[in-house]
Amino acid sequence: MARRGKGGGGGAGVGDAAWRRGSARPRLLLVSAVAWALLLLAFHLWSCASPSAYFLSALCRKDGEVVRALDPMGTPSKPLHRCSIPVADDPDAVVIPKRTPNAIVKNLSYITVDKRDKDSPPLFGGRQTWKQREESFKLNATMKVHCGFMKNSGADMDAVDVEYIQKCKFVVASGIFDGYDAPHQPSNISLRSQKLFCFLMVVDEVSFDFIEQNVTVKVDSAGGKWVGIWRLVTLHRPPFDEPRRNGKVPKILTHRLFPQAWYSIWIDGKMELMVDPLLILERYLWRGKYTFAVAVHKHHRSIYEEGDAIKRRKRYARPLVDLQMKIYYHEGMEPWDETKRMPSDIPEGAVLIREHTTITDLFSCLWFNEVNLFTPRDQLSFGYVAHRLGDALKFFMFPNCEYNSLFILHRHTREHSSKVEWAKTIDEILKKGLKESRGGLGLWTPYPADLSSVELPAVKRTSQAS
Ligand SMILES: *[C@@H]1O[C@H](CO)[C@@H](O)[C@H](O)[C@H]1NC(C)=O
Ligand SMILES: *[C@@H]1O[C@H](CO)[C@@H](O)[C@H](O)[C@H]1NC(C)=O
Ligand SMILES: *[C@@H]1O[C@H](CO)[C@@H](O)[C@H](O)[C@H]1NC(C)=O
Ligand SMILES: CC(=O)N[C@H]1CO[C@H](CO)[C@@H](O)[C@@H]1O
Repeated sequence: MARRGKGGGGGAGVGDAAWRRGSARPRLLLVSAVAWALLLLAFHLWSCASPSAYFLSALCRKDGEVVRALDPMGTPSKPLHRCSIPVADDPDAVVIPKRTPNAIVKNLSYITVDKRDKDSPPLFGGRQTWKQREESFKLNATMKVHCGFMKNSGADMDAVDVEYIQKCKFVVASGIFDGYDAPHQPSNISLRSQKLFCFLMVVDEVSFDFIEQNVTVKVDSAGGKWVGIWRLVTLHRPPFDEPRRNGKVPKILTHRLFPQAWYSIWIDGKMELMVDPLLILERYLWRGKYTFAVAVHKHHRSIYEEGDAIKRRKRYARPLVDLQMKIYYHEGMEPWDETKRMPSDIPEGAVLIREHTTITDLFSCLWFNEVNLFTPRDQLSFGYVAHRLGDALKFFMFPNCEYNSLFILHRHTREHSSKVEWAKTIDEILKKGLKESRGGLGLWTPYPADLSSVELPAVKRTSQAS
């Protein structure tokens, strides 16, 4: 494979130029504070409204800081990093368009029986071979792929919830796993959206117990459980050992859990939604005719930068993060640079906005399969799968500062952390019995090529780790 061998930091030039342009602005302060504010506002709207210009997330950030600095009431501590989002102002006026026809993949079906030896229980993700993985990236009108939910592998839903979700065509989904969070009630939800959307909060049993102790859970006449607007959907028998991996099931495989959904907005359990979901669909999907929208990551664009940050923050065993990146590099994944089709290879994964066409569903399946096979750090595999599918799926990757206007972030009551995240060597993982038994098995299955000579691209540690 021909590698261009470009160093990281390709986007720095663009950011610099933007910043330099911005640095002329303070002179206006001398002229008039009012003019300054107006200019800032106009600049703000322009900079954050343009969906095409990928470098604008940096602009919005700088801008957010300026706004904050001018705010006499604001505490000087943290920059806001927020910008206004150009949503329509009236949910009642939004016209829901026809669904996007399926162009490339017409018929997507799923492998549901795990091939296994007699004694071992089925794995949720199935035992996908390297060859099946490779085949799954080849687009065809008819495709059958692994997509979690192997028969008898866990993540079971109560009958009352299975019944309820049949009617859910518009879904706002969220999840709390391994306890320690209570559902946050969204604000600014119009009456129309309250009727149109199902607000589904997926929890495991541990989290359900925690929620029941901390907030009022209402039970309706059918036995459905509610916390405010949220319908609690309990999943029994967690499919993985790692809570982090379990959380990926409703997040990435939303279309498998809620198969009737035409549209879904996934938000992490720690987020409080502040914008009407119909306005979100209009702004991020319908207006630009997209079927998948996600915010760009705040700091990183290259998976190698992000992998490096994950290792520094000890978010998964370092040798295994390296192995996943070596596989991706070997398979032709270049570090992000400005010639790439996508504004970034790294998403801010806490919100996913999707229309469930076959191609978005396929993307989600392939993304999940990578998460199942390798580390649970799904921001690494997102860019890889996007790279493999090429132009087949057009993403709207919107500026990170907009994402901060959609939600209020609440701290986790308790961060889950597992021992494997701290492991420094493969030996340590094996000796201390930290190896996961039901996830990440691709990291322990001999790869069909020699990776020993693969050198990961150098990473310049320029950006702040979050
Ligand atoms: C889609 O593909 C599956 C599996 O190949 C097949 O069983 C099914 O009949 C196909 N459906 C349609 C509508 O073609
Ligand atoms: C699509 O699948 C069919 C049947 O499996 C196969 O014959 C055909 O070559 C595939 N097309 C492409 C472009 O891979
Ligand atoms: C939730 O309930 C538990 C047990 O009653 C209690 O220890 C904890 O402080 C509560 N947490 C919150 C956030 O209310
Ligand atoms: C855009 C919008 O309507 N925002 C409102 C959301 O709700 C809060 C209060 O919960 C208001 O302060 C915002 O103006």
